[in-house]
Amino acid sequence: MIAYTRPVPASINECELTHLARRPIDLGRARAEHARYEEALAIAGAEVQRLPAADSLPDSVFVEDTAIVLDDVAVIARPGAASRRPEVDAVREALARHRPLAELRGPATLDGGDVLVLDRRIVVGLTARTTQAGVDALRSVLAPRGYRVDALEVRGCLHLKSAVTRAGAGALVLNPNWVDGAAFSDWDCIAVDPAEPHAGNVLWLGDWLIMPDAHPRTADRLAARNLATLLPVPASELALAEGGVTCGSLIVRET
Ligand code: CIR
Repeated sequence: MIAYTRPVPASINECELTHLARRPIDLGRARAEHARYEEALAIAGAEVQRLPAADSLPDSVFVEDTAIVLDDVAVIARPGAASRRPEVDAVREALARHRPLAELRGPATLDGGDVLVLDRRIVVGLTARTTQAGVDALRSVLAPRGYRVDALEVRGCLHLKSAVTRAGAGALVLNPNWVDGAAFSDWDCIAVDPAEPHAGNVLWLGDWLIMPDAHPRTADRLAARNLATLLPVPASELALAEGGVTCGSLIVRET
């Protein structure tokens, strides 16, 4: 398993913001947190490969938004924020080494953070970043490969995966105020602790679950279910840029 990451750029304070007011991000602290995140990926069994730093692209650390990597294809996204579109170039080059590529074309837009892969079912959040045309474009690539692609309304947060992510083989962690749990009736849905609205973003890697250390109450809920070994990481500085733990990597599994 490879985890592609990208360094925190010196320009991180110029990042896109949608739901948060801008507060200063300490570059040194953000980079230290990112290093801890990369260590957690390695503990979880990933070979971490860094894409080239891009100081002219303030959100380039959030590589998840630039592509969707499946077993049989990688889809290069077309991010909803125009400032983020050049990020895909380095990602395209890296992923071409692993998978056949497909690419979404404008005017459709879609961020990888809105794409929740549930085996052969793929749920895509409709957000400020991902349009219905983006969902349709993804479906036209993936339906012929045997995937079902469903759109889902998201409210109150940046991406679908700010609200819900996979927490285990049959389990999801979810904030019911931001996304309707009825869309996941086949899944064991664990609600975030109400005091931790952002705790719905975790990164499940088989035996390991990476999550921000700022969400201890939701961590207790997950630990009680024995889904995987929790790997809490400091992530509060990049959270000021509206980033979570899925956003920082693109996972490529050996097939
Ligand atoms: C943005 O607004 O695009 C970035 N500041 C944060 C992106 C976080 N990515 C993610 O949740 N997948």
